[in-house]
Amino acid sequence: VIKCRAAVAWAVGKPLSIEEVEVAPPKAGEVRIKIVASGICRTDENVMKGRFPNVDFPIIPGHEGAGIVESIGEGVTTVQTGDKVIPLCVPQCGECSFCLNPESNYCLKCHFTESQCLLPDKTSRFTCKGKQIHYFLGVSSFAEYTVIPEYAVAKIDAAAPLDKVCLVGCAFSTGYGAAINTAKVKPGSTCAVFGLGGVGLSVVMGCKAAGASRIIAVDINKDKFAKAKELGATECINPQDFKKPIQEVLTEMTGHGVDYSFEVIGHADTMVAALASCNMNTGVCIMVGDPHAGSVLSFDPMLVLCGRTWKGTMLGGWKTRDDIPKLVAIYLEKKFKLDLLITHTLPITKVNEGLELLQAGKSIRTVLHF
Ligand code: COD
Ligand code: ZN
Ligand code: ZN
Repeated sequence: VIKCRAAVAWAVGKPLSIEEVEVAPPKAGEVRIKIVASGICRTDENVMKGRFPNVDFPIIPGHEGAGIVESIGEGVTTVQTGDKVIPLCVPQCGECSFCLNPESNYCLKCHFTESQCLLPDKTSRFTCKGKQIHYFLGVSSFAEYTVIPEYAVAKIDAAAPLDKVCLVGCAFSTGYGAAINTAKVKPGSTCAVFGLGGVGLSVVMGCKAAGASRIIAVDINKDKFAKAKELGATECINPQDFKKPIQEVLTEMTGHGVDYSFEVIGHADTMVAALASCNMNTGVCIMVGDPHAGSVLSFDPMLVLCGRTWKGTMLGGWKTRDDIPKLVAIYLEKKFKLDLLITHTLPITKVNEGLELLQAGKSIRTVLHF
């Protein structure tokens, strides 16, 4: 058993508390990882506020981490002690019907189908003050050590800087893949990206890499525009600067609406606005933002009946164990600018400060160091 620090959310609405936790050794098929760095994603904040579906408290948030294998359980063959790895919030068990389908990246072992916030044997390797602590998205990277199944671990290049590639665990892969895999943005096309957080800016990078001719970035915080332009946005607009709804503004700007629109905020109203912003017949709208638990959409079905396509994406459509190592490899070849997403770095003890920066709209990604 390892005793180490972790940021624990004891109850909804409470700040994280830095605690000494016990992390039990890995059982058969499991891997114990020393987390070296972890990004803070809006989804982690949603958990603490009680907006994320089916989570149990106390819980250790964090799902955008990178680390080094400390030890392995019986039967583990694909990673060994000392390997650099990224823990996967969407695993790839390789055996379920979705894993066996080449078109799907949704493993049935992920939180949304097995939302017990525990390991597959319905126990946790974390305890604190005599209590069992739950997992978030099967990762819990706001801890110095975590134990997860081998099928939720991606081995990456030994040369990878863990304090940067942790963002491949969520923000970068989700956004970039939404453009490349889910929308399949075509060269010369027009795109609109709603929400310029770490995920939305990664959508901008994906649209640019795919050769889009116009990338219109939409956010109510104009402080996000400079970075959006640096990463490839051709225009930036703030819905609050217009009297008419933003979907009408985008339709006028492009003639009949954009070819691809992306909602990367997680609000019901912007999901419908993004749908209405794409071309009525051939437009494709990708829903990337996590909706708050229990939210319901109301929209005019004519929007879809005319021919628009409305799609969702889970971690950008990547088959995680296969593709996350490849994304890290192309990062090492300097094919995309991951580093620009990192605006702050903090020690794990200041995780609440990092969450405040995100809430205040002052950070894109804060990377926590352990
Ligand atoms: N109109 C325009 N922009 C807005 C509006 C609005 N009404 N409201 C907020 N915004 C902007 C904010 O100013 C901010 O810049 C941006 O939207 C949101 O960014 P962040 O930094 O809050 O969020 P991210 O990028 O950290 O998180 C992204 C999501 C909020 C989309 C989150 O739901 C997510 O991570 N979704 C991914 C889904 C997924 O695959 N999840 C798996 C693990 S997370
Ligand atoms: Zn995330
Ligand atoms: Zn699977």
